[in-house]
Amino acid sequence: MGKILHVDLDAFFVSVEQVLNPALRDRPVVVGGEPSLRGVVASASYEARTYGLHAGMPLAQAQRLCPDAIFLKGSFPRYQEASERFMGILSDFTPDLEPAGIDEAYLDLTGFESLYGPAAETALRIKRRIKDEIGLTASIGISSSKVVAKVASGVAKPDGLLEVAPGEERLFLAPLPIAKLPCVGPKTEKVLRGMGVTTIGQLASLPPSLLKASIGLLGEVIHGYANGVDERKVEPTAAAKSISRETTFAQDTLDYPFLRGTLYYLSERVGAELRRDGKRARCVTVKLRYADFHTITRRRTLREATNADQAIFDVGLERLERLLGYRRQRVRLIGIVVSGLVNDGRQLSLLDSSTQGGECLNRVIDSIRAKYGFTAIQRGRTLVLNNFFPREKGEYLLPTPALSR
Ligand code: TTP
Ligand code: MG
Repeated sequence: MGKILHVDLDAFFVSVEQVLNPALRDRPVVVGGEPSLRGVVASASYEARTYGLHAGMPLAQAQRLCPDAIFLKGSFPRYQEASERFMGILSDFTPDLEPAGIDEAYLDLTGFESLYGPAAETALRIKRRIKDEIGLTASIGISSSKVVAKVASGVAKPDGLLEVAPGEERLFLAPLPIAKLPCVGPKTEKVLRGMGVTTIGQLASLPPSLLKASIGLLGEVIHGYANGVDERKVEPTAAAKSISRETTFAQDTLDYPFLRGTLYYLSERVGAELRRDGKRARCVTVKLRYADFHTITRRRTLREATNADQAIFDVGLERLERLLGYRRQRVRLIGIVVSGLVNDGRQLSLLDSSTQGGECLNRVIDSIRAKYGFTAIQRGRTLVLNNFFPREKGEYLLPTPALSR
């Protein structure tokens, strides 16, 4: 059974404004523009919603309903930046992340719970980090499918968390109004109401053929949704995808040159895959699991996307040193993740000569290793691995070869 999270920020545009200007907190606030203009509400604070204001409503009407509301024009770059930080936090939890809009995403935590604990606890950690690091509240739905997770996050709003247990999907959906179901817009809602259908439960028990006849293909889809049936997978987009390498040690260790050497080795593995796939990465994350299984990750965004081993390692090492300073406990696992992938579209001629040298060297090393194995050509930093890992046919045999090669 799958375990899918849907995370959506509360009153996103408005909340970003409230973080920047605390005088706006707990007030009816609307982002969309001056009510004298012909625009519509983009985002309304929950205080404003108690007056009946909602997204899509003409600003003039919003002002009539709530004369005290504060109307802001808003600034998209600010929301873009908050969105990037939000997605960055989510990507620390899993690479199986699909952004579904500027302020929402799906995460697939299937099989995750044996290592990281119940999904609901992970969801609370996600909420806490979003609050601490961006100052925003998020609502999270957890269920076996995307559609139920999304409906659940909506029901939980604001600042909520709602898990629908496996097998309970239909029961959960049944009493809700049809408008809560994804893909049921105002037009479909009207057709359904004409058929006497107001709740998701009523929709679920209609014959699919009837729905198909009146609404077409969409009718089949929403009939499935109403029954909690949704085969859509969480599909990471290229930018959300990541490449990672990690290894568990045979023995927990605090041997610094060894940790550093292993990190270099893993950086080289990640860099080689980036180059092979014709990609560069914007973010580097280091992951440590301590002897007591406590796991932390630290991420940094680079000014420029890279596929160079040394650049990945430099950032990784700086994060590693911080983590070691933060908690002096023996390390059980070390990993490195690169994410924020972009296509390697850069022309060689555009590079300055210093990075160009590094790039060529990386590619030469890649081709030698493809022929003769990893240890055929090695940088000094990874020689320390000779003391810890056996070698075979030019390759180190790490305890978790599938994750570290
Ligand atoms: P939503 O998540 O739909 O709305 P919201 O975050 O403001 O409120 P909540 O999730 O708590 O119900 O959309 C996210 C942002 O997208 C929203 O803050 C503003 C923007 N948006 C528009 O610009 N126009 C719209 O019609 C909608 C629905 C959203
Ligand atoms: Mg939202």
